Amino acid sequence: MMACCGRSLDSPCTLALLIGFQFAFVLYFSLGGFRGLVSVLVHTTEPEFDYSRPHDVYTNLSHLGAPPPPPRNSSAGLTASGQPLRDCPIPSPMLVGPVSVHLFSPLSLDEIKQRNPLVLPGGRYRPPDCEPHHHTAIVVPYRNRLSHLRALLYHLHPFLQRQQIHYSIYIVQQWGNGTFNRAKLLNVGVREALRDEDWSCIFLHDVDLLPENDHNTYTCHKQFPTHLSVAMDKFRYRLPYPQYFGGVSAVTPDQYMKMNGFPNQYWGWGGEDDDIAARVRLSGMKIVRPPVAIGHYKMIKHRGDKGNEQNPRRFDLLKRTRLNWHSDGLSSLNYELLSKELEPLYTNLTVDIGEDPRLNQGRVPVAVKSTPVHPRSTSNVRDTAKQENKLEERAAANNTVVKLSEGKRAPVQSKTANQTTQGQTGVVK
Ligand code: UD2
Ligand code: MN
Repeated sequence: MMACCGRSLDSPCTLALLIGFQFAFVLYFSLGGFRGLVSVLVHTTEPEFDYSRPHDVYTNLSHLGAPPPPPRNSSAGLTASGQPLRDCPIPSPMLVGPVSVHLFSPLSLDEIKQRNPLVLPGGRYRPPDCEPHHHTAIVVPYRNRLSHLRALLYHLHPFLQRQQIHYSIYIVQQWGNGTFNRAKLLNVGVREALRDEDWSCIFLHDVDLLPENDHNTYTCHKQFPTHLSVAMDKFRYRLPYPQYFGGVSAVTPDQYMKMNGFPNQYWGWGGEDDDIAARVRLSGMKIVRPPVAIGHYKMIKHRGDKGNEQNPRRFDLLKRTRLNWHSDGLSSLNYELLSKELEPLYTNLTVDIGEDPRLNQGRVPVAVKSTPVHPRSTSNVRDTAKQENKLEERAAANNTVVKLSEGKRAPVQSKTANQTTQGQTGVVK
């Protein structure tokens, strides 16, 4: 043995060691590096799914499609013949696991509606043959992303129907061409959705994210806010950082109140999701997540939008979340609901959320918006809750401002999601 371990490079012992190392090296990487090695040595309980053979996203729905079911007395939980509905089983027997994702909808909005005959005006659905346990509003902040919206509606309606939940999809469309404010739109969506119905769960959903596994149920954790989009193709199916809360997340109304909703002060891209995550912690809660193997999403690739440029204040704002979260949020929310329409596949809320107050600096505020009625509006609802809010915030939100140098800017015509066109500029993210 000692003779074998001489110093010479060509000694049999050295050669054996080299071959041994080489073998270990190959084994290490074939098991997926450190992570793979750990998962082999330590038994993990993560479920496994084969994403290489996805099911069509409309699988298992045909028997619900035709003929349309008899009308039911949903509030009493009875069928048309007066029989009580059985509870929907958990988990839903219709789930299939990985589903195929079309990043651009192969169908028009009319065709998508035809594929989803049980979806009611406003994008509402209830399982026809059982009493659902979950009541979920999906709130989507939106402006000028029609092709993404079509892809989302094509995908999400069958995805959610297979989960046998009661749901509705709300598109919260920012009026005008001022700086986009995702978190404020989400606040509006939550408040308006809760006016409609006693939802037990509210999803906050980017328009460009499509879930890849229907075991990722669109329901809420009783205690804590949930982050659903844990593994996105954009981030190579890994969580980018531990406190990440962007993309798709969910709260119960109680959790939402506890954290005073979301911030209203993030104008432009970025930071608001981290602020929301900080609010979760500051209000004594934590973030829960589905397993990585289930929380798979695909994001439709896109460029940055005009009017949603990076917010240069986001780091400063984030430093002050601890101080601001009590005063900025649901408690200070101020907006004007211009219209609410029950479209065949979604409820469209067009809302004036005001402009970044920083833009007022050096400008003369002029109230130019006289009758801000949505062109296709079926109702022109003024937000009565606005009166409850602080006077100065109301003033800020209601004034449309003009740059002295630019002269008067005409009020921008709002459009429904159906009417908008895609006009994005900037860099690919
Ligand atoms: C990331 C986050 C997102 C948010 C954002 C920063 C992911 C997957 N998502 O998205 O949750 O935190 O960073 O603000 O990491 N939108 C419009 N029209 C616009 C602009 C935005 O509809 O003109 C909506 C739309 O729903 C979109 C969302 O806002 O999905 C987020 O904006 P983004 O997609 O441009 O930002 P992205 O992909 O970097
Ligand atoms: Mn995006």
